[in-house]
Amino acid sequence: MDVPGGTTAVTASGADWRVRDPDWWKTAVVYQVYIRSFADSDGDGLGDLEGLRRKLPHLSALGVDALWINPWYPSPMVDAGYDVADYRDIEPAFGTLADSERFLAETHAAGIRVLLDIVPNHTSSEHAWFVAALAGDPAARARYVFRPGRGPAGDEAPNNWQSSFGGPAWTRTKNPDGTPGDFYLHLFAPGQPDLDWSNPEVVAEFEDVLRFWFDRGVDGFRIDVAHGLVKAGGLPDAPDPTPGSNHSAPHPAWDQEGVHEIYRGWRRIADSYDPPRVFVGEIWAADAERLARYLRPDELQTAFQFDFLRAAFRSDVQRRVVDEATRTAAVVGAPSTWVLSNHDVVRHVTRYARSQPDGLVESSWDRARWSEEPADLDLGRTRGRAAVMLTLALPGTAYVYQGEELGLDEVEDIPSDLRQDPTWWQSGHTDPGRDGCRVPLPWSGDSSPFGFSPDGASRAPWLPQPAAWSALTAQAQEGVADSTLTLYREALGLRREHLTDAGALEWLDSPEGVLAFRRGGFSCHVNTGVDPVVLPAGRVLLASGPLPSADVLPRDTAVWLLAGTPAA
Ligand code: TEU
Repeated sequence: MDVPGGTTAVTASGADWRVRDPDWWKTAVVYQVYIRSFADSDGDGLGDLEGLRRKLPHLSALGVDALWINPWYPSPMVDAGYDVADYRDIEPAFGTLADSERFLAETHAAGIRVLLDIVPNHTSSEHAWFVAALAGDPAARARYVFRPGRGPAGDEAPNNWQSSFGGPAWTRTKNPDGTPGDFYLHLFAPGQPDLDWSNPEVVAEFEDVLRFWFDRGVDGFRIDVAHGLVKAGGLPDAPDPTPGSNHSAPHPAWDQEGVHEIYRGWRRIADSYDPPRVFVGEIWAADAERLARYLRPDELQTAFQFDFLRAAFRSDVQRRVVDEATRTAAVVGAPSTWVLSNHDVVRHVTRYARSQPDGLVESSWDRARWSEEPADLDLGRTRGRAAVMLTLALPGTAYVYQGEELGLDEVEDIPSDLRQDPTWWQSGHTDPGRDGCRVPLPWSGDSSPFGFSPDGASRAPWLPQPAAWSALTAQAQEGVADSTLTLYREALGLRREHLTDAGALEWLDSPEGVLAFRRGGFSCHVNTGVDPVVLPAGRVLLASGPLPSADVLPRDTAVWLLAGTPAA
């Protein structure tokens, strides 16, 4: 079973009790699978379902409760699958519907749940609905946001909104007779036309898509751009037209009241299944209070805490974010959902490898600015190990992004002509985009493709892998006591043992620069300061790095202690 890079199928190993617990999601650790970069079984340079299935032993050994799989549907891939052409099928490059059924059965047999990614804000421009809309079908047009242009010649965009990827959020169409036509809205790439959620046909379609996958045993969905479906009436100009880089600024496309009714409908459907299905919202909200409104008892069960992801490696910032998040989540009775990295942001090893700002880190502009500052990746990795021990000690659910268990860094030197993220093109080459956190995983061996693709593959991995990753392959870290992979496995095992029922967080007095809290007899201490600090008495369960002695916590290090037992 425990063979990274191995090809053994997982069998039910007594772990299947976990998939029967209806409350599993309240304390779960969910592993994010960016499928095109996980494992390539057929040598085309793209990850696929069969590659993922063969790596189930890695995920089982890691000890995660569930997987969240980024979009696996047929797609022209202008935005790596977030442009969905058919919500009820599998992208041929990834496999078939039958492969997905086999994968679901085997994953469940291994005691691991599966969340899919639903993309309801927009379809692909190659979706049958949009193709019909462009051909002039009025019913199909009414499912999207078409508007006439402004200005004397009607050739100016209907409002000042900008795409999250850069450039205008509107593209002008041609009428079937070739004359210039209306504009259509796309908050992301032109290949991702926004749907009009005031149209009941759109509502009904997505409810049916949910049922399609729930009927196949899928345990829930991550909801893409969950705060964006409903736009302010009349589509007014935005005070800050660029919604992408600053998610805290108000925008008429974000966080509108009407969106909540959609999720009430989705929750009714999820609750009609046994066991009930769950949601996690991708919601970039202005603050913790706005986020909590999506987590009311009849809406979504969970939503990512992006303030935590954006918090610098500084105890004052992290403590403020944790406090706000737990306070507001408690008001609505929802567990907080902690995340350090995902497929849209700079990997946390690299975020922590440079100077740490006095607050939250915004994703897009920092990519460009930070890449000019030299990165100390050893420091970033050391801090990343401490940060994940903080994350996994907090009450609620936690997400792990593929490759962080190997300590992977952001790949910042991808040659321009190999970049694929539309952000790079649409920003006029000012924002390098998100390819650097999406590079295919290194599994084994000394050189690319590092076991990502099979021997004799016909194509190179879809993004180039750095040579330095030879030291970070799963194979190189297997069985190595101080490897990041070993730390993740140990932390997940200890979390299950000590924290599943540990209850609320209580802050402990601590020196400046140190975060310290307890949950029952368990305590977590993280030193983000410059000097080593003295630890209280207790048994060391786990440390993110070497401790000079059982009562000293060096800088950039975290430790988990168990009270009431003598120091080991
Ligand atoms: O992201 C939505 C989002 O708001 C971003 O984090 C976005 O990536 C950023 O503004 C771009 O600079 C989701 C997905 O996670 C992302 O991968 C998709 O590209 C996007 O939706 C469109 O579907």
